Amino acid sequence: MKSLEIKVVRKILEAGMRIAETNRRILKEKGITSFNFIGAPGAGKTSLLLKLIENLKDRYRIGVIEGDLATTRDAEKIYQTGVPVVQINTEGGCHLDANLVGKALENLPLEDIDILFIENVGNLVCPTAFDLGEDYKVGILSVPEGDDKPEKYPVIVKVSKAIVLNKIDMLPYFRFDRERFYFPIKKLSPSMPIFEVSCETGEGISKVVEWIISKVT
Ligand SMILES: Nc1nc2c(ncn2[C@@H]2O[C@H](COP(=O)(O)OP(=O)(O)OP(=O)(O)O)[C@@H](O)[C@H]2O)c(=O)[nH]1
Ligand SMILES: [Mg+2]
Repeated sequence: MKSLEIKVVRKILEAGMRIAETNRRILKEKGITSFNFIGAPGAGKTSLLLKLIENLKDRYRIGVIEGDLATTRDAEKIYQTGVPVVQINTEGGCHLDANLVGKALENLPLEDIDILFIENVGNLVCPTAFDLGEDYKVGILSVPEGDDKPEKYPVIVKVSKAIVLNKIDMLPYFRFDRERFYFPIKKLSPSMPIFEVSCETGEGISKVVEWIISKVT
């Protein structure tokens, strides 16, 4: 009985992995470079996306998949920029999975996209465990969350190819020790790019833009 239960779990995971591979193949065939933004609720994922779109949309054709439990609020903000966007509502689910992303891809004009941004459901833990078929996971953290987050949530550091520290305009108002923030990241991943930004003032955004461009194939 027990082994049967284990088989079922494995089958689902394997199915997820296969769908992720299919997504990856489709994105590669269409020449799309994809980024999966992961961070706690309110860390600034949508705010960063809006800044990146503003800076990149004259040079690249962008598409966005928005993941939320409910509402089309974030998708509406993206829609205002004029780039194609699909909202996934997980209806309680705490992360996106490859199956949902595959369905979203069917609803995007893939022939007309160079860069795909995926905003995952606001959650610093669950989304890290799921391969969506994307090229790069990017961890979005922010000053008000505290300087101890990389140490307490090392999995975001492990899976990410870059870390963004957002809301640096808030540094004067929080007891935030940069060393404490940087140390566990550098320990786990010495060459990890870390970008300090403010989506409010625009500070540091150009470095993220440069990094994104360096990854576009
Ligand atoms: N002061 C300051 N506020 C910011 C900054 N970036 C985002 N915010 C604010 O933080 C709040 C949350 O930002 P969002 O971009 O919606 O965060 P999110 O990660 O997309 O949130 P969810 O989609 O709900 O997970 C909003 O009120 C933003 O205006 C920043 O750099 N500085
Ligand atoms: Mg958002």
